[in-house]
Amino acid sequence: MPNRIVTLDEFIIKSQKDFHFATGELTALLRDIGVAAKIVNREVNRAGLVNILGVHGAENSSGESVQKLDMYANDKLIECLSGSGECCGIASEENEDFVPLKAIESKNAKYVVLFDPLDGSSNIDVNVSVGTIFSIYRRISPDDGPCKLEDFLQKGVEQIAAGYVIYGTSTILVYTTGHGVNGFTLDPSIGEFCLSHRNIQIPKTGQYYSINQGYYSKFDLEMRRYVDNCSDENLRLRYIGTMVADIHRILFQGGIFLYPSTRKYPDGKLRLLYECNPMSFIMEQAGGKSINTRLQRIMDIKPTELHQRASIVIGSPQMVDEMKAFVERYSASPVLS
Ligand code: AHM
Ligand code: MG
Repeated sequence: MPNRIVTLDEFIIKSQKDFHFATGELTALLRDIGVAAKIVNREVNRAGLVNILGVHGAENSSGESVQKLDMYANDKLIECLSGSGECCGIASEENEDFVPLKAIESKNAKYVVLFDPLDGSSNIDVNVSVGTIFSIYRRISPDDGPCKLEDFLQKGVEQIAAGYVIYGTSTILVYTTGHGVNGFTLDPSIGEFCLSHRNIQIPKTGQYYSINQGYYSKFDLEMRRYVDNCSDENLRLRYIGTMVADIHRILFQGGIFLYPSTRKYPDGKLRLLYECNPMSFIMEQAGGKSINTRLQRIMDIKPTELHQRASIVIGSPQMVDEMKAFVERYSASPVLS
């Protein structure tokens, strides 16, 4: 007899007992994100058909051009999270400041959600995979008023849940609440995310490395030595330019993803709160590792601002350790132990 289909909603409800606050609010929050992901997925799939492509004309808070679909995904996530009153505020890569949710029932809610609504947005126009990344924290400000900046500036180790959606050849939602990592594939015929990858574990090592090697001459010496070594070892280079997609491959097939410091981005390009922390939580829960190029564990970094960037080295544990050895050997400045 074929296995019975387990939908995302069913899985979330059944897993509620794993979660020590277990009030049902987190369950509802994850379901809201699942609904937003389906709506965004529909638009991503229609992007070639409708006039939603192209630069929106605005710039995001980091000064990069924002495309229409980014804004659409941003609006839908905020809308879905506003509706049911479990989330008191959001912070998004596309908004300069955090947004307290105003509905009466939202004000006293216990959670904040941070997200990159559409990661890899430069790939939309050319029909290459993009993604959504989210991260959930329990608020630390008193829950009898609006949320505060401190609720968003928590270390990654404080995450209650994190996940991503990859809009690829199929649409897959992967998430963790700190009890392992599970993946759900959207079945378009029934419009449900169905459990397809139970308890994902990353291979201890792998054949793939993923880095924008075009910046080679802008890397520090230790990074250039490491990249040379990857090539000497005949590792296979894969770089999609969507962090979600590059890490998704590595999660299943083993490997390492790096976005180091460059001359243009001395602290790396990717955002600590919207990209690095959630992907690190998932990676560690799957048995992988995630550090910056100063060898600090990503999830131990104390954020000081919402749009803070971080360099990142993430993937199979043995490969991250090998990379660490290169930094220790070739770095000009002393690194943290
Ligand atoms: P985005 O969130 O604005 O799309 O930017 C993040 C993306 C990542 O998905 C990807 O890893 C990186 O930027 C690619 O940057 P580059 O083109 O510098 O290699
Ligand atoms: Mg983005």
